[in-house]
Amino acid sequence: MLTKPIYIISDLHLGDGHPELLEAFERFIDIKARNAHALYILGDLFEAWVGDDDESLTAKRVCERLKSLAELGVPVFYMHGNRDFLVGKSYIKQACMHSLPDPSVVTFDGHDILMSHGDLLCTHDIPYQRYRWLVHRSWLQALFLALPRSFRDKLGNKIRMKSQEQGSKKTMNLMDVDEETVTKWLKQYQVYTIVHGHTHKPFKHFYPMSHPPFTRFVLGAWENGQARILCYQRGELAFVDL
Ligand SMILES: [Mn+2]
Repeated sequence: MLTKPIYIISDLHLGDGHPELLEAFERFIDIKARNAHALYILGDLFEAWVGDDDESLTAKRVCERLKSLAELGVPVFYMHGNRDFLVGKSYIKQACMHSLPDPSVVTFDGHDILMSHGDLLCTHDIPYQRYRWLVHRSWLQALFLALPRSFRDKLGNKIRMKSQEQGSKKTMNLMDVDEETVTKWLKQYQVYTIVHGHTHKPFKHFYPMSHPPFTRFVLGAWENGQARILCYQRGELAFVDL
């Protein structure tokens, strides 16, 4: 059995506008993650990302901290979220991270766990799924990334404002994962545990009536400088404080 903890985080939404979150992230790396077996970041590490030519303080400091983990022998696995899906190979390499496709099954001590950012599970939201499909086309990404940085920044801001505006109009049901899709995935991947973020509703959901019963862990967003951490240790997954 693994002796060191494994940490799973998502939805930090780091950016220069929120230095308190960056500080919380650095504390988390220095206090907890440096003694870990591994770290999994399940998307939305950054509030926004429009290309690896990002010269923000946040991009630099996050890269340094993640690199320091790699130097200590702690592997970092990174999955894209809906905010930072444009984080590219170059930044991932610079930060010494390993890319993790969405979804992925990982195995801790023989326990299979399905990991996902979570937006793919929001299948009720058809306009969003269409948008997601489109912005994941490699030709469109290449076209976008070829634009001047200043233009990409402006366009990125516009898209974010628009999505926030639409988000405020969406019902709670539309903003959450579709339970049927969750069940379908669990069957497809033959797992009994799923971990995802994205919805910002941290909770351990247990479905005892399901055949077979399963558990769904929802990671929380890092808000007001507060870290939200899921930890695997001694065969158990549990939320822990910084
Ligand atoms: Mn998200």
